[in-house]
Amino acid sequence: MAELLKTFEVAGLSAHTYLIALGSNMRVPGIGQPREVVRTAFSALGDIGDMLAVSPIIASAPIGPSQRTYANAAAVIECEHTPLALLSTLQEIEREFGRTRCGRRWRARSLDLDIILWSGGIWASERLSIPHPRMHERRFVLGPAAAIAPTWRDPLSGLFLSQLNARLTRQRALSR
Ligand code: A4P
Ligand code: MG
Repeated sequence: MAELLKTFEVAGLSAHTYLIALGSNMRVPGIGQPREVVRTAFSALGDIGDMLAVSPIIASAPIGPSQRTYANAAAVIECEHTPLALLSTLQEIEREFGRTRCGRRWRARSLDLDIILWSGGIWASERLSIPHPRMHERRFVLGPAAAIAPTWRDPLSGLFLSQLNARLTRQRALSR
């Protein structure tokens, strides 16, 4: 049995847990407004592996050049994908939801799926960084993430998501 498990691991088939952030600020023909797009994206994520948790969908003010309000949420899934395989799958789903990339960052998008954390700790490669480099400064990521995985630790700071979220919320209150 131990040998069999080892073989699965070598083949990259062991189960991993991922925290995914979802964002949309454009309607998608055939699906609807951003909130509906995020809701539909939950079921697309559920097709990748086991869906362990989904957060409430929040409305958030845009950061960056796009003026439209976002629908944001988070999900925890368990699957056998390696991080790079999951990134490719998420980008495929984004394309299915009508996402096109024109080279400009942070433009309005039908669907954005980012990997925030995974059970393997830190991942750093040219195509992919985990934790997501901007998660620490974003309430629209940390709010939904802390709602479903409050005791998941950020491997960089060692802090729980609930602590990172509380810190960000406090900073905002002080700077008002
Ligand atoms: N990449 C590296 N690390 C990751 C990761 N952990 N997860 C690379 C996903 N992708 C990762 O991403 C650009 C490249 O980042 C990918 O090709 C991948 O190889 P992208 O999705 O093509 O482009 P993007 O979304 O414009 O860039 P990015 O960096 O994901 O933007 P952010 O940081 O997600 O910001 N305001 C509100 N209120 N709500 C939002 O959801 N989102 C953005 C986008 C801006 N303002 C927002 C929101
Ligand atoms: Mg993205």
